[in-house]
Order: sequence, then C-alpha cells, then structure tokens
Amino acid sequence: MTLSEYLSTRTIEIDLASLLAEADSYYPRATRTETEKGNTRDAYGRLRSGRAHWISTGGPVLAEIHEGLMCRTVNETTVAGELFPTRSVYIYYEPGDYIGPHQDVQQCERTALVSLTEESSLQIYPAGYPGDEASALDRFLAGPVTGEQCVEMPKGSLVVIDGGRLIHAKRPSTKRCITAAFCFLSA
Ligand SMILES: O=C(O)CCC(=O)C(=O)O
Ligand SMILES: [Fe+2]
Repeated sequence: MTLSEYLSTRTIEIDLASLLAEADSYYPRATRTETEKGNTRDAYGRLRSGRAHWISTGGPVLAEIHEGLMCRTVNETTVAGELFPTRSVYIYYEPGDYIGPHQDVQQCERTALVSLTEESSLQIYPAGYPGDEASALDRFLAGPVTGEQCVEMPKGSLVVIDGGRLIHAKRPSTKRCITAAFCFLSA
C-alpha cells in the first residue's frame, strides 16, 4: 500500500466564511473531550490514544457541504466502491489541545479534514506507529518519532485520509484552531 492510497490533498472551492460562522455559533454547545491514555485498541482493533479538544456536531452548513461537495470530492479520490456520508463535526482546539496517534472510528472509512482557521498540520505514520503502543501517547507528546511525516493543512484546503487505517495525530496546538471533519463509509 503506497501513501497515495492512504492520503490525498487538494484545494477545494469551499465557502469558508459560512463554515466558520456556523462553527463559531455552535461553539457554545461543544463538549469537552479529554481522554487518558486508556485502551490502545477499540473493539474494531483500531489504535486509540489520548486527546484533548472541544467537539460539536454541525448544523445545516456542515451537512450540506458533507453531502454535496465533500461527498463528490471524496468519491473522486477513491477507486473503491461508492462512499456515503456518515458523521461530520467541528473540532475546536484551544492552545495545548491535541489528538494523539490514532485510527478513526468505524464510521470513518475515509475522513476528510478542512482547517477553518490558521494553517494546521497533521502528523501521519504510514509505516505504523513505532514501538510499544502503551507508551505511544507519551512518546508522541515528547516529540517527533521515527517515521513521522507532517502533512500541511493550509486554511480551507482538503486532506482526505484512509482514517480507519492510516495512523494520524495532531500535535498540541499553539493557537486556537478549528477543523471540520467529515466521515464516509462504503455501503
Ligand atoms: O483536526 C485534525 O486535523 C485531525 C482530526 C482527527 O484526526 C479526528 O478527528 O479523528
Ligand atoms: Fe482522526
């Protein structure tokens, strides 16, 4: 499996101002997620680790983009069967918030990510996360690990990953930032 089968980046024509306005208006209803290192595998065998951020489901703006532009674009990036929208959320990172190395939940066979704020970046581990999984989060938080690659996420551009397989993470942010995350599943 080559990296291009796991990851695709592209520019898109997206109404960022409307998305950002909706994200801001939904912030008061966001809930805090702060998990400890805990279990390193979920029921589907997917790697999990700690995270700290706020999260909110979206409104009509996010839903329309998920079902329209995102769905068309994500289907263009994959040769496998048709993918259908499952879940989309706004993720709000306050300074210091992060997501440790993980694979996405079962609803996210493909995950499309758009940074709504300043340029962001995603760390990826195409060869898997090295070393002992139980210490993965501690080692991630301590600094770059062997095999780590950094994918830039300019504001408003699209990164599509095979989220259920490709291990990825977000380093503790220095500024407040918001990601729109869209999940897709094949029938
Ligand atoms: O915000 C990001 O860039 C990554 C989000 C992510 O990996 C997730 O929500 O599972
Ligand atoms: Fe993820």
